[in-house]
Amino acid sequence: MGDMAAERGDYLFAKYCWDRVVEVEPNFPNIYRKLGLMTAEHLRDYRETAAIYLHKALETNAHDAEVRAALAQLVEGGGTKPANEPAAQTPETNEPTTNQPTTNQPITNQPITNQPITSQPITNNQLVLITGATSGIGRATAEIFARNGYRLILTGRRVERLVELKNRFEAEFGTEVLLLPFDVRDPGAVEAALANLPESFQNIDILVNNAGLAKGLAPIHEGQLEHWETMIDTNVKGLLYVTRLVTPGMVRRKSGHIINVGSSAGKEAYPNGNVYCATKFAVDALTKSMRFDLHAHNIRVSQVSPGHVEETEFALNRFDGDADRAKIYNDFQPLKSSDVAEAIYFMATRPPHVNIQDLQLFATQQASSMVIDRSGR
Ligand code: NDP
Ligand code: 8X3
Repeated sequence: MGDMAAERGDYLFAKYCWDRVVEVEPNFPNIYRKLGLMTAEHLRDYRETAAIYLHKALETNAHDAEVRAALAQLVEGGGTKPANEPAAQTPETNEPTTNQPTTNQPITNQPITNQPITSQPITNNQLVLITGATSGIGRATAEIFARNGYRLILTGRRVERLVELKNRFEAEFGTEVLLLPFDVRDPGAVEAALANLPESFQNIDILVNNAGLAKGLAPIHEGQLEHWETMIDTNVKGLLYVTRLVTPGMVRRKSGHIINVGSSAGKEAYPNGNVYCATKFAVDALTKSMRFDLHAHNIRVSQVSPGHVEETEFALNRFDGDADRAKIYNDFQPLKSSDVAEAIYFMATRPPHVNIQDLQLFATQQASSMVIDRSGR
Protein backbone atom coordinates (compact mmCIF):
# COMPACT_ATOMS: atom_id res chain seq x y z
CA MET A 1 0.00 0.00 0.00
CA GLY A 2 2.87 2.32 0.84
CA ASP A 3 4.53 1.61 -2.49
CA MET A 4 1.31 2.31 -4.35
CA ALA A 5 0.81 5.56 -2.45
CA ALA A 6 4.37 6.68 -3.22
CA GLU A 7 3.89 5.84 -6.88
CA ARG A 8 0.89 8.09 -7.15
CA GLY A 9 2.64 10.88 -5.21
CA ASP A 10 0.75 10.54 -1.91
CA TYR A 11 3.96 10.62 0.09
CA LEU A 12 2.34 11.36 3.41
CA PHE A 13 0.25 8.23 3.15
CA ALA A 14 3.25 6.22 1.95
CA LYS A 15 5.14 7.36 5.03
CA TYR A 16 2.20 6.43 7.16
CA CYS A 17 2.07 2.89 5.69
CA TRP A 18 5.79 2.31 5.90
CA ASP A 19 5.86 3.63 9.46
CA ARG A 20 3.39 0.89 10.28
CA VAL A 21 5.70 -1.65 8.65
CA VAL A 22 8.47 -0.45 10.95
CA GLU A 23 6.20 -0.94 13.93
CA VAL A 24 5.28 -4.46 12.94
CA GLU A 25 8.63 -5.57 11.55
CA PRO A 26 11.49 -3.14 12.28
CA ASN A 27 13.93 -5.36 10.37
CA PHE A 28 11.90 -5.35 7.17
CA PRO A 29 14.53 -5.16 4.40
CA ASN A 30 15.39 -1.62 3.32
CA ILE A 31 12.40 -0.08 5.07
CA TYR A 32 14.40 2.72 6.71
CA ARG A 33 16.20 3.38 3.44
CA LYS A 34 12.91 3.76 1.58
CA LEU A 35 11.40 5.89 4.32
CA GLY A 36 14.49 8.06 4.62
CA LEU A 37 14.99 8.73 0.93
CA MET A 38 11.33 9.41 0.24
CA THR A 39 10.81 11.59 3.29
CA ALA A 40 13.98 13.59 2.63
CA GLU A 41 13.02 14.20 -0.97
CA HIS A 42 9.30 14.78 -0.75
CA LEU A 43 8.23 15.70 2.78
CA ARG A 44 10.05 18.86 3.66
CA ASP A 45 8.14 19.26 6.93
CA TYR A 46 9.68 16.02 8.17
CA ARG A 47 13.35 16.73 7.70
CA GLU A 48 14.24 15.74 11.23
CA THR A 49 12.35 12.48 10.91
CA ALA A 50 13.98 11.85 7.53
CA ALA A 51 17.39 12.20 9.16
CA ILE A 52 16.45 9.67 11.81
CA TYR A 53 15.36 7.16 9.17
CA LEU A 54 18.54 7.71 7.20
CA HIS A 55 20.70 7.19 10.29
CA LYS A 56 18.83 3.95 10.90
CA ALA A 57 19.42 2.88 7.30
CA LEU A 58 23.13 3.50 7.75
CA GLU A 59 23.16 1.16 10.72
CA THR A 60 22.42 -1.64 8.22
CA ASN A 61 24.71 -0.44 5.47
CA ALA A 62 27.16 2.26 6.49
CA HIS A 63 28.47 2.57 2.91
CA ASP A 64 25.17 3.30 1.18
CA ALA A 65 26.23 6.29 -0.91
CA GLU A 66 22.70 7.43 -1.77
CA VAL A 67 21.65 7.46 1.88
CA ARG A 68 24.81 9.28 2.93
CA ALA A 69 24.27 11.90 0.24
CA ALA A 70 20.66 12.45 1.27
CA LEU A 71 21.70 12.82 4.89
CA ALA A 72 24.48 15.26 4.03
CA GLN A 73 22.04 17.33 2.02
CA LEU A 74 19.59 17.43 4.91
CA VAL A 75 22.24 18.56 7.36
CA GLU A 76 23.61 21.18 4.95
CA GLY A 77 20.14 22.50 4.20
CA GLY A 78 19.12 22.51 7.83
CA GLY A 79 21.86 24.20 9.84
CA THR A 80 21.64 24.01 13.59
CA LYS A 81 20.37 26.05 16.43
CA PRO A 82 22.06 25.79 19.82
CA ALA A 83 19.68 24.17 22.26
CA ASN A 84 19.86 27.08 24.68
CA GLU A 85 19.35 29.79 22.09
CA PRO A 86 16.59 32.10 23.32
CA ALA A 87 13.36 31.76 21.41
CA ALA A 88 12.78 34.63 19.01
CA GLN A 89 9.15 35.56 19.04
CA THR A 90 7.39 36.47 15.86
CA PRO A 91 5.75 39.83 16.34
CA GLU A 92 2.07 40.17 15.59
CA THR A 93 1.76 40.38 11.85
CA ASN A 94 -1.06 40.22 9.39
CA GLU A 95 -0.02 36.76 8.29
CA PRO A 96 -0.43 34.07 10.90
CA THR A 97 0.99 31.59 8.47
CA THR A 98 3.78 33.23 6.55
CA ASN A 99 6.28 31.41 4.39
CA GLN A 100 9.45 31.82 6.32
CA PRO A 101 12.80 30.88 4.82
CA THR A 102 13.73 27.26 5.35
CA THR A 103 14.26 26.44 8.91
CA ASN A 104 17.04 25.92 11.32
CA GLN A 105 15.97 22.45 12.23
CA PRO A 106 18.52 20.66 14.34
CA ILE A 107 19.04 17.18 12.95
CA THR A 108 19.12 14.96 15.99
CA ASN A 109 19.46 11.32 16.61
CA GLN A 110 16.30 10.83 18.63
CA PRO A 111 14.59 7.50 18.83
CA ILE A 112 11.74 7.16 16.40
CA THR A 113 8.52 7.70 18.26
CA ASN A 114 6.19 7.47 15.28
CA GLN A 115 3.05 8.96 16.67
CA PRO A 116 2.77 7.39 20.06
CA ILE A 117 -0.65 5.93 20.45
CA THR A 118 -1.92 5.40 23.95
CA SER A 119 -2.26 1.73 24.39
CA GLN A 120 -5.24 0.81 26.52
CA PRO A 121 -6.66 -2.64 26.95
CA ILE A 122 -9.51 -3.49 24.64
CA THR A 123 -12.42 -3.31 27.01
CA ASN A 124 -15.38 -2.46 24.88
CA ASN A 125 -17.18 -2.82 21.65
CA GLN A 126 -18.16 0.82 21.29
CA LEU A 127 -18.99 2.32 17.92
CA VAL A 128 -17.34 5.57 16.84
CA LEU A 129 -18.37 7.67 13.84
CA ILE A 130 -15.60 9.97 12.60
CA THR A 131 -16.28 12.53 9.89
CA GLY A 132 -13.37 13.48 7.67
CA ALA A 133 -11.39 10.30 8.33
CA THR A 134 -9.51 10.34 5.04
CA SER A 135 -6.64 12.50 6.25
CA GLY A 136 -5.08 14.50 9.05
CA ILE A 137 -6.70 14.60 12.46
CA GLY A 138 -9.62 12.40 11.39
CA ARG A 139 -7.35 9.68 10.08
CA ALA A 140 -5.16 9.75 13.19
CA THR A 141 -8.29 9.59 15.35
CA ALA A 142 -9.58 6.60 13.40
CA GLU A 143 -6.23 4.91 13.94
CA ILE A 144 -6.19 5.33 17.70
CA PHE A 145 -9.75 4.08 18.13
CA ALA A 146 -9.12 1.13 15.77
CA ARG A 147 -5.98 0.23 17.65
CA ASN A 148 -7.92 0.22 20.90
CA GLY A 149 -10.66 -2.12 19.80
CA TYR A 150 -13.49 0.23 18.88
CA ARG A 151 -15.77 -0.37 15.91
CA LEU A 152 -15.77 2.42 13.37
CA ILE A 153 -17.90 4.28 10.90
CA LEU A 154 -15.58 6.31 8.72
CA THR A 155 -16.70 9.10 6.43
CA GLY A 156 -15.14 11.45 3.91
CA ARG A 157 -15.41 11.99 0.18
CA ARG A 158 -12.29 10.15 -1.00
CA VAL A 159 -13.51 6.60 -1.22
CA GLU A 160 -10.19 4.98 -2.09
CA ARG A 161 -8.65 6.34 1.09
CA LEU A 162 -11.54 5.05 3.15
CA VAL A 163 -11.13 1.63 1.57
CA GLU A 164 -7.41 1.63 2.36
CA LEU A 165 -8.14 2.43 5.99
CA LYS A 166 -10.81 -0.24 6.28
CA ASN A 167 -8.55 -2.90 4.75
CA ARG A 168 -5.69 -1.99 7.01
CA PHE A 169 -7.69 -1.71 10.22
CA GLU A 170 -9.41 -5.02 9.53
CA ALA A 171 -6.12 -6.75 8.79
CA GLU A 172 -4.09 -5.15 11.54
CA PHE A 173 -6.53 -4.77 14.42
CA GLY A 174 -9.51 -6.89 13.42
CA THR A 175 -11.62 -3.72 13.50
CA GLU A 176 -15.16 -3.79 12.14
CA VAL A 177 -15.41 -0.80 9.82
CA LEU A 178 -18.37 0.64 7.93
CA LEU A 179 -17.54 3.17 5.23
CA LEU A 180 -19.93 5.99 4.44
CA PRO A 181 -18.52 8.20 1.73
CA PHE A 182 -20.55 11.40 1.56
CA ASP A 183 -20.17 15.13 1.30
CA VAL A 184 -21.20 16.67 4.64
CA ARG A 185 -22.45 19.74 2.77
CA ASP A 186 -25.19 17.72 1.12
CA PRO A 187 -28.05 17.16 3.61
CA GLY A 188 -29.68 14.59 1.32
CA ALA A 189 -26.49 12.54 1.10
CA VAL A 190 -25.94 12.75 4.85
CA GLU A 191 -29.47 11.59 5.51
CA ALA A 192 -29.31 8.79 2.93
CA ALA A 193 -26.17 7.48 4.63
CA LEU A 194 -27.11 7.90 8.27
CA ALA A 195 -30.81 7.12 8.19
CA ASN A 196 -30.19 3.70 6.62
CA LEU A 197 -27.43 2.24 8.69
CA PRO A 198 -27.12 -1.55 8.90
CA GLU A 199 -28.55 -2.72 12.19
CA SER A 200 -25.24 -3.47 13.85
CA PHE A 201 -24.00 0.05 13.09
CA GLN A 202 -27.05 1.98 14.27
CA ASN A 203 -26.08 2.61 17.87
CA ILE A 204 -23.35 5.19 17.58
CA ASP A 205 -21.65 5.70 20.93
CA ILE A 206 -19.19 8.42 19.98
CA LEU A 207 -19.50 10.99 17.21
CA VAL A 208 -16.34 12.89 16.28
CA ASN A 209 -17.36 15.91 14.20
CA ASN A 210 -14.03 16.52 12.53
CA ALA A 211 -14.63 17.18 8.81
CA GLY A 212 -13.71 20.77 8.09
CA LEU A 213 -11.38 23.10 6.34
CA ALA A 214 -10.17 26.61 5.78
CA LYS A 215 -10.26 28.21 2.36
CA GLY A 216 -8.18 31.30 1.71
CA LEU A 217 -6.55 33.83 4.01
CA ALA A 218 -7.67 37.24 2.84
CA PRO A 219 -9.06 40.46 4.29
CA ILE A 220 -12.82 40.69 4.38
CA HIS A 221 -13.01 43.08 1.40
CA GLU A 222 -11.07 40.63 -0.79
CA GLY A 223 -12.51 37.29 0.33
CA GLN A 224 -14.04 34.93 -2.20
CA LEU A 225 -17.71 34.10 -1.74
CA GLU A 226 -17.08 30.54 -2.89
CA HIS A 227 -14.50 30.08 -0.13
CA TRP A 228 -16.88 31.48 2.45
CA GLU A 229 -19.69 29.23 1.38
CA THR A 230 -17.49 26.14 1.37
CA MET A 231 -16.30 26.84 4.91
CA ILE A 232 -19.72 27.67 6.32
CA ASP A 233 -21.36 24.72 4.55
CA THR A 234 -18.69 22.24 5.71
CA ASN A 235 -17.64 23.43 9.15
CA VAL A 236 -21.01 24.58 10.45
CA LYS A 237 -23.86 23.19 8.39
CA GLY A 238 -22.15 19.83 7.75
CA LEU A 239 -21.52 19.39 11.46
CA LEU A 240 -25.17 20.20 12.13
CA TYR A 241 -26.54 17.80 9.50
CA VAL A 242 -24.53 14.89 10.93
CA THR A 243 -25.30 15.79 14.54
CA ARG A 244 -29.03 16.13 13.84
CA LEU A 245 -29.15 12.57 12.51
CA VAL A 246 -26.97 10.94 15.14
CA THR A 247 -28.30 12.56 18.33
CA PRO A 248 -31.89 11.21 18.38
CA GLY A 249 -30.55 7.67 18.82
CA MET A 250 -28.27 8.82 21.61
CA VAL A 251 -31.18 10.55 23.34
CA ARG A 252 -33.33 7.42 22.98
CA ARG A 253 -30.60 5.24 24.43
CA LYS A 254 -29.69 7.85 27.05
CA SER A 255 -26.03 7.54 26.23
CA GLY A 256 -23.49 8.94 23.86
CA HIS A 257 -20.60 11.33 23.42
CA ILE A 258 -20.15 14.04 20.81
CA ILE A 259 -16.67 15.45 20.30
CA ASN A 260 -16.43 18.50 18.07
CA VAL A 261 -13.15 19.50 16.48
CA GLY A 262 -12.98 23.24 17.01
CA SER A 263 -9.83 25.30 16.77
CA SER A 264 -7.80 28.02 18.39
CA ALA A 265 -9.43 30.02 15.58
CA GLY A 266 -12.70 29.53 17.44
CA LYS A 267 -11.24 31.17 20.53
CA GLU A 268 -9.52 34.21 19.06
CA ALA A 269 -9.95 35.80 15.65
CA TYR A 270 -6.83 36.68 13.67
CA PRO A 271 -6.20 38.97 10.72
CA ASN A 272 -7.50 37.56 7.43
CA GLY A 273 -9.00 34.57 9.21
CA ASN A 274 -12.46 36.19 9.26
CA VAL A 275 -14.84 33.50 7.94
CA TYR A 276 -12.80 30.47 9.01
CA CYS A 277 -12.62 31.96 12.52
CA ALA A 278 -16.37 32.65 12.40
CA THR A 279 -17.09 29.02 11.55
CA LYS A 280 -14.94 27.81 14.44
CA PHE A 281 -16.55 30.33 16.82
CA ALA A 282 -19.80 28.77 15.64
CA VAL A 283 -18.49 25.30 16.51
CA ASP A 284 -17.54 26.64 19.94
CA ALA A 285 -21.04 28.07 20.45
CA LEU A 286 -22.68 24.90 19.19
CA THR A 287 -20.58 22.75 21.51
CA LYS A 288 -21.68 24.80 24.53
CA SER A 289 -25.24 24.88 23.36
CA MET A 290 -25.41 21.14 22.61
CA ARG A 291 -24.09 20.55 26.09
CA PHE A 292 -27.03 22.45 27.56
CA ASP A 293 -29.45 20.52 25.37
CA LEU A 294 -28.04 17.07 25.94
CA HIS A 295 -26.57 16.86 29.45
CA ALA A 296 -29.88 15.78 30.98
CA HIS A 297 -30.02 12.93 28.48
CA ASN A 298 -26.74 11.53 29.78
CA ILE A 299 -24.93 12.57 26.61
CA ARG A 300 -21.48 14.05 26.85
CA VAL A 301 -20.43 16.91 24.59
CA SER A 302 -16.79 17.92 24.29
CA GLN A 303 -14.59 19.99 22.07
CA VAL A 304 -10.93 19.89 21.17
CA SER A 305 -9.45 23.22 20.11
CA PRO A 306 -5.97 22.89 18.64
CA GLY A 307 -3.61 25.46 17.18
CA HIS A 308 -1.50 24.59 14.13
CA VAL A 309 -1.42 20.86 13.34
CA GLU A 310 0.86 19.21 10.79
CA GLU A 311 0.46 15.79 9.16
CA THR A 312 -2.76 17.23 7.75
CA GLU A 313 -3.83 18.65 4.41
CA PHE A 314 -5.21 21.73 6.12
CA ALA A 315 -2.70 24.26 4.78
CA LEU A 316 -2.70 22.73 1.30
CA ASN A 317 -6.48 23.09 1.16
CA ARG A 318 -6.44 26.58 2.60
CA PHE A 319 -4.11 27.72 -0.18
CA ASP A 320 -5.93 25.83 -2.94
CA GLY A 321 -3.19 23.26 -3.46
CA ASP A 322 -0.35 25.81 -3.62
CA ALA A 323 2.36 23.65 -2.00
CA ASP A 324 4.76 26.57 -1.54
CA ARG A 325 2.27 28.75 0.29
CA ALA A 326 1.27 25.74 2.32
CA LYS A 327 4.76 25.43 3.83
CA ILE A 328 3.75 27.12 7.03
CA TYR A 329 5.31 24.69 9.49
CA ASN A 330 8.90 24.66 8.29
CA ASP A 331 10.24 26.99 10.91
CA PHE A 332 8.59 25.66 14.06
CA GLN A 333 7.29 22.38 15.40
CA PRO A 334 3.50 22.42 15.37
CA LEU A 335 1.24 19.80 16.91
CA LYS A 336 0.97 16.52 15.04
CA SER A 337 -2.32 14.96 14.00
CA SER A 338 -1.66 12.18 16.51
CA ASP A 339 -1.41 14.73 19.36
CA VAL A 340 -4.95 15.85 18.64
CA ALA A 341 -6.12 12.26 18.17
CA GLU A 342 -4.73 11.40 21.59
CA ALA A 343 -6.56 14.35 23.14
CA ILE A 344 -9.80 13.15 21.53
CA TYR A 345 -9.18 9.61 22.71
CA PHE A 346 -8.45 10.87 26.21
CA MET A 347 -11.74 12.75 26.34
CA ALA A 348 -13.62 9.70 25.07
CA THR A 349 -12.11 7.36 27.64
CA ARG A 350 -12.81 9.30 30.84
CA PRO A 351 -15.15 7.58 33.29
CA PRO A 352 -18.83 8.09 32.42
CA HIS A 353 -19.37 10.78 35.06
CA VAL A 354 -16.66 13.03 33.56
CA ASN A 355 -17.36 15.43 30.69
CA ILE A 356 -14.35 17.31 29.40
CA GLN A 357 -15.90 20.48 28.04
CA ASP A 358 -13.03 21.74 25.97
CA LEU A 359 -9.42 20.82 25.53
CA GLN A 360 -7.33 23.65 24.12
CA LEU A 361 -3.86 22.76 22.93
CA PHE A 362 -1.01 24.47 21.16
CA ALA A 363 2.43 23.32 20.17
CA THR A 364 5.05 24.43 22.68
CA GLN A 365 6.36 26.98 20.19
CA GLN A 366 2.91 28.51 19.64
CA ALA A 367 1.46 30.73 22.35
CA SER A 368 -1.57 32.02 20.45
CA SER A 369 -2.81 32.15 16.86
CA MET A 370 -0.39 34.94 16.05
CA VAL A 371 2.45 34.43 18.49
CA ILE A 372 4.72 31.70 17.22
CA ASP A 373 8.38 31.13 17.87
CA ARG A 374 9.53 30.61 14.29
CA SER A 375 13.21 30.32 15.11
CA GLY A 376 13.40 26.71 13.95
CA ARG A 377 12.25 23.33 15.07
P1 NDP B 1 -7.33 17.67 6.53
O1 NDP B 1 -7.54 18.49 5.30
O2 NDP B 1 -6.16 16.78 6.59
O3 NDP B 1 -8.64 16.81 6.80
C1 NDP B 1 -9.92 17.30 6.55
C2 NDP B 1 -10.90 16.15 6.51
O4 NDP B 1 -12.22 16.70 6.34
C3 NDP B 1 -10.64 15.22 5.35
O5 NDP B 1 -10.80 13.89 5.77
C4 NDP B 1 -11.72 15.59 4.35
O6 NDP B 1 -12.13 14.44 3.63
C5 NDP B 1 -12.85 16.03 5.27
N1 NDP B 1 -13.76 16.93 4.56
C6 NDP B 1 -13.50 18.18 4.11
N2 NDP B 1 -14.56 18.65 3.45
C7 NDP B 1 -15.50 17.67 3.47
C8 NDP B 1 -16.79 17.54 2.93
N3 NDP B 1 -17.37 18.53 2.24
N4 NDP B 1 -17.47 16.39 3.14
C9 NDP B 1 -16.90 15.38 3.83
N5 NDP B 1 -15.69 15.45 4.38
C10 NDP B 1 -14.99 16.58 4.19
O7 NDP B 1 -7.30 18.73 7.72
P2 NDP B 1 -7.28 18.55 9.30
O8 NDP B 1 -7.11 17.15 9.70
O9 NDP B 1 -6.36 19.55 9.80
O10 NDP B 1 -8.74 19.05 9.63
C11 NDP B 1 -9.65 18.36 10.47
C12 NDP B 1 -10.36 19.36 11.37
O11 NDP B 1 -9.40 19.96 12.22
C13 NDP B 1 -11.03 20.51 10.63
O12 NDP B 1 -12.29 20.73 11.22
C14 NDP B 1 -10.11 21.70 10.89
O13 NDP B 1 -10.81 22.92 10.85
C15 NDP B 1 -9.62 21.36 12.28
N6 NDP B 1 -8.38 21.99 12.71
C16 NDP B 1 -7.23 21.85 11.99
C17 NDP B 1 -6.07 22.45 12.43
C18 NDP B 1 -4.80 22.37 11.65
O14 NDP B 1 -3.90 23.21 11.87
N7 NDP B 1 -4.62 21.42 10.78
C19 NDP B 1 -6.05 23.19 13.69
C20 NDP B 1 -7.30 23.26 14.38
C21 NDP B 1 -8.41 22.66 13.90
P3 NDP B 1 -12.40 14.38 2.06
O15 NDP B 1 -11.60 15.46 1.41
O16 NDP B 1 -12.00 13.00 1.67
O17 NDP B 1 -13.86 14.59 1.94
C1 8X3 C 1 -6.46 25.77 12.27
C2 8X3 C 1 -5.51 26.64 13.02
O1 8X3 C 1 -4.51 29.01 13.13
O2 8X3 C 1 -4.74 27.98 10.94
O3 8X3 C 1 -7.73 25.81 12.80
O4 8X3 C 1 -6.67 28.77 12.10
S1 8X3 C 1 -5.36 28.16 12.24
